[in-house]
Amino acid sequence: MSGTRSDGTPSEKPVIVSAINASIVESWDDIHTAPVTGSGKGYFSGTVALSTNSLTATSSELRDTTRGGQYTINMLNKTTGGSVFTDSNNAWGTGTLGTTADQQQTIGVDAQYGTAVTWDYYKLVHGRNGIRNDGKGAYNRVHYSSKYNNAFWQDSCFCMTYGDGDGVTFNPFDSLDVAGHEMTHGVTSITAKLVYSGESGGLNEATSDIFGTAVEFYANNPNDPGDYFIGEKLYKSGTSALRSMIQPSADGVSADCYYATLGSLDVHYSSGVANHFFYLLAEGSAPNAYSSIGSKTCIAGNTRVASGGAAAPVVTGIGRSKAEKIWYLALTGYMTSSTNYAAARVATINAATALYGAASAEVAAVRTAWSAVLVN
Ligand code: ASN
Ligand code: ZN
Ligand code: CA
Repeated sequence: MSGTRSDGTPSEKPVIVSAINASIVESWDDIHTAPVTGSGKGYFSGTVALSTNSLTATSSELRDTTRGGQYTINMLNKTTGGSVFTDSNNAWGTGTLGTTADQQQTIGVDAQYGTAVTWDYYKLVHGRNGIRNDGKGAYNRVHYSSKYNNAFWQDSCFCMTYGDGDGVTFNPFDSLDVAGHEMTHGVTSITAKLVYSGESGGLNEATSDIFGTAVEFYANNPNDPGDYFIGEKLYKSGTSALRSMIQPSADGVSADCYYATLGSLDVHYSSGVANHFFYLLAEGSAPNAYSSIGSKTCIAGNTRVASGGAAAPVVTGIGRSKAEKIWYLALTGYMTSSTNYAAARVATINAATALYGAASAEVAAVRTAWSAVLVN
C-alpha cells in the first residue's frame, strides 16, 4: 500500500515497486553518450566539479556514468513526473536560488554533488560499491512539491527526494549531511534492515546521522565543513540545526542517555543515544574543536538530559575514522532487523573485536562510550 502523509511525504510499504522509476531507468539505458567534467555552482557546496553526461555538442545532462549512472531530476515543484536536468554549456547552477533555468539547477548541483560524495565515501572508505553494493547509483528528485520542509529516501524507487524548504525558516533540504543521511537509509535497508520503529528505529536513524556526518567530513568542503550537527545548513538563520550528536537533548526532545522506555520516542529522537555514543567514541567527552564545553556523559537515574559532572564517566575518543569502521562493520556484519540498544552494544563490541582485537584499546573505548550513555 502507498499513500501520502499530511505534510506531503509519501508513505509506502517496501514491497511496492515503482512503475515510474522503472520507465526512467529503461530510457537511460538507450542513450549512448560520454562522461565529461562539468562545473557546478551549488547553494551549499559552492563551486564543484561534476561528472556529467554529454548528449550532443550543445547538450549535457546531470547524470554521472562514472558513479553508477546516478542522476538528478527537476520536479518543477510537483510531486510526480519531472525530468533530468539538462544544460547547453555544461556549467550548472549559479550558487543562488531563483526561478531562472540556471538558478533552478543550483539545487540540482548540491544534490548531484551529495550523491557523488556519498558514492565516493562508501566506496573508498568502506569498499562498498554503491548503496546496494551492486554498482548501481541512486537518483535524486529536487524541487519536490511546494515549500516542502523535508527530504526522504524511498527503497521503492531507490531515490532521494528533496523539498525547497519554505524559504522563510528553511533552505532547500539537500545539504551534504542530509544527502548522506538519506542514502544511508538505503544502505541500512539492505544490510541490517533495522525496523523503523522502537529502539531499532532509533538505531536506523542514528546510522543515517552517523554516516551523513561522515560524508560531510569526507567531502572536506570549506563551504560546508564537517561538524557533529545534522542539517545545520538548512536554517536560514544559520544558528540552528535539526540535531546535535554532541548533546542530542539540545533540540528539547531527543535523548542523550538510555532509559527503559526510550523506544517509545519518535525514531528521530531515540536516535540521540546512539548519536551521543558515536560522538563520544570518536571524539571523547573533553572540550575540543567541535564543542567548547565537551559532551556531557550520563549517570544512572538521569534520563533525557545528560548530566556530566564529577561522577559521570570520562571517555577518551579513538578518532572518527576508527569509529566509522566499527559502526559500519556492526551494521553490515552483526546487527539484524530487531537489534535494540543492548544488542547494538554487543554488535559494536564484536565489530571492534574483529577489527582491532579483543584486548584492544578500541574495544575498551566502545564499552566505555556505551556505558557513558547508560547502555550496559
Ligand atoms: N528526513 C526524514 C528522514 O530521513 C524523513 C522521514 O521522516 N522519513 O528520517
Ligand atoms: Zn532519516
Ligand atoms: Ca553537519
